[in-house]
Amino acid sequence: MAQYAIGDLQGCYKPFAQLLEIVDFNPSRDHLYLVGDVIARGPDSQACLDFLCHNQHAISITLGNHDLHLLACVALNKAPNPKDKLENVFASSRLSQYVALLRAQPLAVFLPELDTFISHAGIHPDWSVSQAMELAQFAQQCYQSDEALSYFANMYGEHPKQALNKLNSHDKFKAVVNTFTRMRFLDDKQQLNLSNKGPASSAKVLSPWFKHERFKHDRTRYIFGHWAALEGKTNMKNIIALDTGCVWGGPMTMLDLQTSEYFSSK
Ligand SMILES: [Mn+2]
Repeated sequence: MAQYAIGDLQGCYKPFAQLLEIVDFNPSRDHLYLVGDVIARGPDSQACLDFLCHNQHAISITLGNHDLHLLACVALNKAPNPKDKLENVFASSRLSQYVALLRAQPLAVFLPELDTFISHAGIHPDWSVSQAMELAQFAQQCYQSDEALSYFANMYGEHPKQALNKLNSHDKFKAVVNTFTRMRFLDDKQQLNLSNKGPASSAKVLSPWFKHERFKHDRTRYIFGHWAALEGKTNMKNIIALDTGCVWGGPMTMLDLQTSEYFSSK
């Protein structure tokens, strides 16, 4: 059994299929971890979702902002942004299957045997792996609950800066979702800055979350996507950026979690 992780698909089905072919991915034997944003902006989100639905026993997705946005749009009965190229997904008779697939997925995965943590945007430096997993499970319970609609309605925008245990459940949900799916830079008080999307050097008073002192001594491997401007480079051995901007013309990147071998689409 091989275990692979792949960066943001963003509806780019062809390079995704190419990567699966390169490693001869076998869904009855292997497992695939997708770091989230499996849909939106790219040409073929529906083909990605159909493949994921057919092979869901062999796939785990740590949800990204675009995946949660689809769930929110369906729950709140809103049309998707035309930029996301999701018209056929929303018009599909299989939309409820796509929603069920995504809603069943977690925000974070930890693989103890490989000492590997996976989420869409990363982990907050103040959170231990076990705290992060508890917070991911809290948020998962929110979007899987009967009150999911109220959580989705309150999901957008900046969360209050108080400690998580001081927040009500809706603000705590927003804070956890922002961290796992939208985080890039932190300010000098470790608060999220959600507006800067540039390269890691573009913000003087801000710092990429993974440059925190904690990660210099942390042996756990952290795998994330979301940040195409990094071009897959963090300059840190244990911090693995897998979003190499396939939807913006870059390659799609796959990592064999056991051998640490990388594969790229053309
Ligand atoms: Mn993202």
